[in-house]
Amino acid sequence: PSKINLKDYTKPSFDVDTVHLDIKLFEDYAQVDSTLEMVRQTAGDIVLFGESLELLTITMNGKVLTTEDYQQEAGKLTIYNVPERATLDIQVRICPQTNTALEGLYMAGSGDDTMFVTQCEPEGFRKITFYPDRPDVLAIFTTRLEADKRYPTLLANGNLVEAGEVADAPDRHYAIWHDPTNKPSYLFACVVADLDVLTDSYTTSEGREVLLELYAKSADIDKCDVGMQALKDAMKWDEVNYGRAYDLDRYMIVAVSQFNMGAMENKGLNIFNTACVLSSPETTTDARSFSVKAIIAHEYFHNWTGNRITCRDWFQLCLKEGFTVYRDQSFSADQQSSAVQRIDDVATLRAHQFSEDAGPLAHPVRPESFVEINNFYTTTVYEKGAEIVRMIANTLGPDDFRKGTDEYFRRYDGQAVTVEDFLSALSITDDKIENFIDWYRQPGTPVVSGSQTYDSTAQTLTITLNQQTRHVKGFDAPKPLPIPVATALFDKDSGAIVAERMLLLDEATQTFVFENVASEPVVSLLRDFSAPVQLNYDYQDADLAFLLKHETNGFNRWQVTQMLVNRILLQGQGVKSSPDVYLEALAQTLPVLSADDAMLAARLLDIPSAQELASAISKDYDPVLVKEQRDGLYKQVADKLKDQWAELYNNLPMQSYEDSAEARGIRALRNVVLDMALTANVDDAADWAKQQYDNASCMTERFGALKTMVNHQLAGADKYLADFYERFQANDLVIDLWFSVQAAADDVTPDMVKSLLTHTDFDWNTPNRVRSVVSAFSSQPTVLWTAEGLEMYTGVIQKLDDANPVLASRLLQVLARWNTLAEPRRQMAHEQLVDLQKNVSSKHVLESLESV
Ligand code: DPP
Ligand code: ZN
Repeated sequence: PSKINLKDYTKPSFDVDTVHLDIKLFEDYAQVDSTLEMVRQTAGDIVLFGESLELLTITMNGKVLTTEDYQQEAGKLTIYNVPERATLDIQVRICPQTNTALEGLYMAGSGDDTMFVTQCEPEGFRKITFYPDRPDVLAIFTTRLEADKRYPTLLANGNLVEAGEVADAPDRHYAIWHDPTNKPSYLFACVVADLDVLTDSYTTSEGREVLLELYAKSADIDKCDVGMQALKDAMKWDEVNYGRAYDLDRYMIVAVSQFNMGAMENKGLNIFNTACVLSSPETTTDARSFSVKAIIAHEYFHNWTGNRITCRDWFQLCLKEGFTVYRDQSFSADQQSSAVQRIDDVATLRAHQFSEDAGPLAHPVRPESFVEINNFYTTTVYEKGAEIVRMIANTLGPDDFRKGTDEYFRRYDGQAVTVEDFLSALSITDDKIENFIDWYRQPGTPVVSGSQTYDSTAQTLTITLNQQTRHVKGFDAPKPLPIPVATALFDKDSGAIVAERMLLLDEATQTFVFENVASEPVVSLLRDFSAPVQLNYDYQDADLAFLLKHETNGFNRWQVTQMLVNRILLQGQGVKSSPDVYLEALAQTLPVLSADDAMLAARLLDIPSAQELASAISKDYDPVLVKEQRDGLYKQVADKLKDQWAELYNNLPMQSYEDSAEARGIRALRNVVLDMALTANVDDAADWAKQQYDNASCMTERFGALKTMVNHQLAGADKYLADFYERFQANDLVIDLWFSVQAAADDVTPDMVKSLLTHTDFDWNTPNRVRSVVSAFSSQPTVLWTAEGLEMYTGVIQKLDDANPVLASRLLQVLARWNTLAEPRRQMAHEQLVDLQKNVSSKHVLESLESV
């Protein structure tokens, strides 16, 4: 498959002014007629993209074109000898009913329960009709939909213009929608379905009355309130924090159960994976419900950062995703404790992005080439992209950052732009911001190391920091990046902060001198995780214990526990710490904290999973050993506090359900304490689990109890699993939990996974269901990295390669760590990947295989 390079970008020869689409859905196909008004921009032919289309006719300015006038090859249709303006009429036939790739227009569901939806980002529109399907071609869309009346819901972007019966076809009806905003084709959407709707309204700061609609199956309409409230909160938040108001009279969200992504920000018509929009206390855990709100906000925020200002080309994906993730993280931080939000965001970044950046799939936040852009919807583009925006925002401070974003919106509204454009707008108050461009270009996680010397005569503290980034194959030798290192000095006697500074490390090695320091302090670095780097500072364990006690915010305290855990488990910087300091510090901190801030207390008990720890290992990785060590430390924590679990658990009584930060904190901590108590073999803990399940007021309590019972293989766990299945049989998203708790169980075997894959409720066509088994099982490295485990895993990829290559390739990326395994696993994994290569053909999977 051929590579596309950023450096080869050229402008399109033709722009599109307007598009009229007429989509008629029939029993086993759809006909799509389009009319494009095209205008020449530069010399050249018209290039349209099209895949899986049956071309019926094509006319230009009224004349039917023949193969003399155009050429069709490999997904492209080139029309020669085009005048300055051209009206193209194109008729194609497509088959949404057999579209299992879930890109373009596809049928979701089965039997009597079907609907038609679209997914066009990044390049799905070319599966609907021939079109200059690239983000820098913006047009005004009018869409007519026609279908059988058993699909009463006919939706497309923009405003409803007209709806009615189809003449001579009493069973059919139509609707016409017009979107007045100029948009790229990846933001096109339509839905043909039978759905209920939850309606609300919002008046913008500009006085616009907006109709809000959330569409779902009638059985799910009672799970839409959380999403609707989040939408209104997000609309308000964007007005207050960025001065951005919504721009159409209608905002629609549609819930779909078969969807590759989490959600999609189509103009005025978001399409959501049901898992990312439906929420109710009885069926949705707190963590899930919180992410529903964040994703609703994320897609809403795209209306300005993505839709009104879009990407010039797909290399610039981080332009909209990095900024929008930063915006949704900031929104979420305002909805709960900002420390916990930062903990969760950093934990995700370290677990997934650092691992990606350390392995063979490492790529810059703005990649320079790709075969298949779907392979680049990665945690590097999204989460590292968000960290870069955060560093810029923190460097500028709130006022100048707001000036910069105002300038960005003022200058580029309605355009398709680049990362350079973004940085140039943000640098209006400080031109050093442009130096952040190297963060977008250079792959690899920088490692910041350092040490300190204290001069008691001069009363100075000198901190020396240096940075190093590994050289990733295929890229230039790494250069130093601008790394903001938030630093505070703590007085050893009083525990108070005596100095605070943002150090900007932008050379390979630098020294920073603090004057008037009366005695040698304890230094706290990278506070609030001020840059996405690995920190190796020459701490003593006692310094870290001191910081755990005196640090002023919850994030920094968590960060210290993570450093301690890493020193114990991974011998950070060659130091092998004994767990004593860590255990003692936890034992002192926890009882007080659990009463003050239960959510934070729950996070402080986090010990990274074996999978996450493995991502820091670059050679001779032994999954069994890592799991043993990890579980060993977990057990030591549980034992150390064994006498306290009962009291802690009883101090967190179950109450009737409430959706407050405090109640969520109590539920989170209770689940952690329950698991710790079972790990420490506390008498009665098994009964607590059963009672918690039986008396649960919500899914967080019920599922927390179930998970613990399954992971500790409690007698009766099977009975509870069966009960859970029965209670929630009708709810796909809960049954996904039922699958995942078994597939990710501590004692899962390849045979157990096999039986889940052949369960009557297993469905290869529903990505959520596939992930609920396959991704869940890959979180157990000791099972994944066995001959049988890998055979099953690669078998899944092979099976999905043709049917749903986007999903197949995504699942494959998990295997990128094979290269770090100790023998004989490494050789065994290699052989299986070589075998897989012979049996797959999608460019998605082939590109990923080539990289891993
Ligand atoms: N829908 C995906 C997202 O919002 C891709 N744009 O990130
Ligand atoms: Zn996004």
